[in-house]
Amino acid sequence: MDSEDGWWRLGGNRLIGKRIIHLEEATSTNDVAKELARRGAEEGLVVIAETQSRGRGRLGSAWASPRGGIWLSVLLRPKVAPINAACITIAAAVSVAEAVEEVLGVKPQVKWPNDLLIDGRKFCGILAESSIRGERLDFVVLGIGVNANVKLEELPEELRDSATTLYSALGRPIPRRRLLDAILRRLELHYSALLQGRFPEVLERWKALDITIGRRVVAEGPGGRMAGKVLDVDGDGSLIVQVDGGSVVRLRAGEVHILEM
Ligand code: BT5
Repeated sequence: MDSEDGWWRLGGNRLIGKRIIHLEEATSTNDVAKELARRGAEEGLVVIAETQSRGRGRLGSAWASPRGGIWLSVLLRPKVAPINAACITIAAAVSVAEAVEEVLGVKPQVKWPNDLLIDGRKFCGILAESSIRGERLDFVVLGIGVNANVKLEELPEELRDSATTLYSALGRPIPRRRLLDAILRRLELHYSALLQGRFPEVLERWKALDITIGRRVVAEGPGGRMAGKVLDVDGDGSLIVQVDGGSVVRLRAGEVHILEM
């Protein structure tokens, strides 16, 4: 497997990853990064753990984090107001997808709002958590989990139908250092596009990878469950759904299940 010593040590001039903290084990790298953020850590800090004992997905779900994966969190302190966690999630998904294509030569798909898939199965999830102070966005911790050098058998049994790993999908060891480097470089590029008001360009890249637009889905949002057809993802990262026999709704958060692949 990937025994590259110090695979997380990246050189070069970079904002994201200028400082990298590597831990053998963390509860959740998002929690470690949040704690450091509260103590004043600088934008661009990256926390990486070899395993997580309490890796999290959205709404308190568990994220399986065996050794060999890339489990990381990035601290961002966006200074301009209209950046929201949904746009950062989209930028992160595009960054990982492009990095996987660049380093491994396979093109992943993205599924709104935070999944990356190969052959319809999830190998990466993203969890952006914002901290608001008063009216202001204080910081965002962007968590990225990639099943890199993990064998499918190392994931919990109940995930093995819906999930995959890069190692098992490609049948070869994954160079984690090169992948990490590519992810962080692309993230820096797309994050600075967001800061400069160029989210539409990032969204265009998302749309080139998206497998939800135009599909019939069951969508679950804060307002409940509905069947319909996805029309688009709009300029603030919301999903636009034409509900069967009804109106057009915008989902800011939620989950979609594709009915016909
Ligand atoms: C996510 O949530 O996909 C966000 C995952 C973020 C993980 C990273 S790792 C570094 C950082 N530190 C953390 O604690 N978290 C972040 P969501 O869309 O809610 O999906 C969660 C669901 O994905 C679970 O309920 C499972 O069904 C499934 N799942 C859990 N572990 C998985 C894995 N390793 N691979 C694929 N699917 C998984």
